Amino acid sequence: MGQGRPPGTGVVVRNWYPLPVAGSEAGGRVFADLMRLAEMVEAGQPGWTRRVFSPEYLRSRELIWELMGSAGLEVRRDPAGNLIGTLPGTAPDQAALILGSHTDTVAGGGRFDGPCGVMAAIEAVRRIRERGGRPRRTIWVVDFLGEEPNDFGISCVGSRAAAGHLSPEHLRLVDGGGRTLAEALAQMGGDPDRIAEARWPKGAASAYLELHVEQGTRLEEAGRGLAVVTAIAGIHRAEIRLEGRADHAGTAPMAGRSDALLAAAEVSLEVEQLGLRGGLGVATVGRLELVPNSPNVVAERATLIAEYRSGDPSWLSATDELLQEVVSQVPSRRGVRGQLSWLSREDPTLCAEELSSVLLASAREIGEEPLQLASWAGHDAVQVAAICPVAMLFVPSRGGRSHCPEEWTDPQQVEVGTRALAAAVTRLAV
Ligand code: HGY
Ligand code: MN
Ligand code: MN
Repeated sequence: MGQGRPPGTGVVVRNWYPLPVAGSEAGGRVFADLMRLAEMVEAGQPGWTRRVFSPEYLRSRELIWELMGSAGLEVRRDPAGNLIGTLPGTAPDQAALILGSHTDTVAGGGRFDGPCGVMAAIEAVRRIRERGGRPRRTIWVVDFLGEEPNDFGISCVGSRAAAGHLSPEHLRLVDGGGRTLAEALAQMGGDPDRIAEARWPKGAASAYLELHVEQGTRLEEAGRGLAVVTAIAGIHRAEIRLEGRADHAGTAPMAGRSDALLAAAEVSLEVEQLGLRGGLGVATVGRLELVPNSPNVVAERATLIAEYRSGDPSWLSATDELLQEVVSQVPSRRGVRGQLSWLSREDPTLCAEELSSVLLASAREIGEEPLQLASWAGHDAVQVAAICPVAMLFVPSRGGRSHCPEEWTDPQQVEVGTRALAAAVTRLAV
């Protein structure tokens, strides 16, 4: 890469990419975009909540559309509600390079999980265009719809559709209010009747790169600014329905109750034990719904979602069986009937070595020595891996915190990730 001062930037250049002077045009842009997006959140919700299918999420995509357009991308919304910005290359016969992530959040989430990758991808394109170049390969920047699990019990809605994995059964899933996923997609500007057209044509994508916040402490503990992801943990998610009997909290004797909440409590503690098995995985019950959920009524019904993750496929399948045993045995001790239905079962995903080595070289090109580590968080890259080779870059998360308002990554750290991504895009597409 040429040293020297690109025309008109006025900033010190190290390895060709503008070294961000705090608040400088290039270095501050991504962070400024992130903070603009962070303003678009659901009122009355904790943290920086912008859940998929919320009005705020729909409104926020106008900003994404505007930012993609301002970077010179031709923007479209596909039938799955994904926003796809395209920068045509000079060699249109070559498969496109895909960059992306998501901009929806969990309830009570932060400002960086997802948006960091989308804004950095937009910025990488801006920098290529500002250099006056047109890429050889066409570049897509994708804001995938609904990466986070939603009220329909499914995550990665948009990237599943891109991979051709969003089935008619998925579209018929209903939320608590009886709305189908198909209806929800239509409300987000998607077109469920044409969902098959959201599937990326075979050979259209050459590779996929995703920048993401680590959502863990390893980078911070190692004092590094970047990580190249080697693999992404498999995630299995199950809905467990527990049918007890509603009774008067005062007149029903303690003996003989069929209390669905207590059965849910025991099942949840068993799920925790499964997560502790062999130190190879993690397990969580993060969602519990009660009916009638009244202080003076013994719970009739409890519905919980259990999920567990591991890099080891056999640990995951063994846990499937153990969980089924728990659900068939534990509730019945309380006269409660348990029923398990799988929501999703993703196996561990390996990142493509040849693509990861490009990320490694790009990081070193800008003076960073990245860690190499596995991701315990799930990502759209898992779905895209069914289409083309994928690789991911992580930037640090302060205190490892994520999926909470405290989620934070410094502007300089975002800039280092953006520069590494831009360097990789230059290697792969320019
Ligand atoms: O749950 C996850 O790992 C991701 O943040 N959706
Ligand atoms: Mn997340
Ligand atoms: Mn994410």
